[in-house]
Amino acid sequence: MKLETITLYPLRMPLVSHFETSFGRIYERECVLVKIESEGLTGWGECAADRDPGYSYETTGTVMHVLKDFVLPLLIGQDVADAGDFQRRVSHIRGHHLAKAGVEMALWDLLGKQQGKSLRQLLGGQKEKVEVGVSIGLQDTTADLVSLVERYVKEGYQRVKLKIKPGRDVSEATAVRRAFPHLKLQVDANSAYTLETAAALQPLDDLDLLLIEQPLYEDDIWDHRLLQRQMRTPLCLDESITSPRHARYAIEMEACRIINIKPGRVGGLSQALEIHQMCQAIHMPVWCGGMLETNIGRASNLAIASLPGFTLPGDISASARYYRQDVTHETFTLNPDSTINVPTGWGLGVTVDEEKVKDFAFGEVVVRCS
Ligand code: OSB
Ligand code: MG
Repeated sequence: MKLETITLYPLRMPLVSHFETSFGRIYERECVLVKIESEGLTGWGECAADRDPGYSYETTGTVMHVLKDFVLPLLIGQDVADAGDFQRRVSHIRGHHLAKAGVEMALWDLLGKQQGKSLRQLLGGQKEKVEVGVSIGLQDTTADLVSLVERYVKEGYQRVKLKIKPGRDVSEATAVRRAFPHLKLQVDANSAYTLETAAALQPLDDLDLLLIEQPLYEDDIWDHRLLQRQMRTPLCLDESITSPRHARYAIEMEACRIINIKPGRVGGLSQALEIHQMCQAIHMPVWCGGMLETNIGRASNLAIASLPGFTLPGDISASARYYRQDVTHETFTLNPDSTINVPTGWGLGVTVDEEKVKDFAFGEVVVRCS
């Protein structure tokens, strides 16, 4: 596919309600959309970095810089065959996985449109709908949290994830567990604890949680091994797994029993596929994480979550949980069985509303072949 024009749009979108994690509260979400035009077709991708380096060191600013100054010059006017070809061309650029993954997503979208196949088909996914849950941010009071969980349960979500941080953990999770004795429940600390402060999490072991996500340092594997040996509840790594190699380290060190796969964090869908395969071979459950994506990133997440190793519900909620207005004509809704349908159209299977893109964009960078 000869890549003729590539456009970057940094977006800022107001969230339906604020989202608070151990690294802060946000009222709006940023991302960078990538539009690639090639041989009469258009592919779209989404880079899931945010304004601030909270979850990841990458930001909207670094994504724009790295793509504009290093990645796009290697691609423009070139004949790029597929995701593997793209990864080889950018492999000497260290890190910046969220940036690269957004470009890879646009290439998959193009590839699907060229071949007349959905992304699910290209990736080898089987499920036509995938089980999902909702990720709930820190609330001002425990009572607020319990009533919010109740609202989402009434909407049909059968799995809930609570964000936790030191001092806002055991009593909150216990209150939710008391109110919903049979709910599939899990927690995510986003690296807020040390091996010492994580001792406070021991009572979580009695709450029948599906998993405890990323309690320790964002780049740690070894200390998670030490903590896992002290807890019955499976630990799940998110931030620490930045590549298939890191997934192998975590597996060999027995640092976790579950992996959260976010294609962005590992540099693209191609690396996500590798991790899925590695985990499937040893029967380690995986699930698809989320980054408050627009419907573009959500379409991609639904496609990868349709693979057979994704046996736990994903952080992929209905469009309305995130944004009042999104950038596609399609809207993702929750089925009564707590699933969302995997798109069936070619590529990502969504059509982008370019007017909406321009409404939310606060910049635009166009690179054309000369
Ligand atoms: O740690 O899983 C996380 C959102 C942004 C950055 C990191 C995380 C999250 C979420 C939201 O938990 C999941 C979603 O998109 O619904
Ligand atoms: Mg997480």
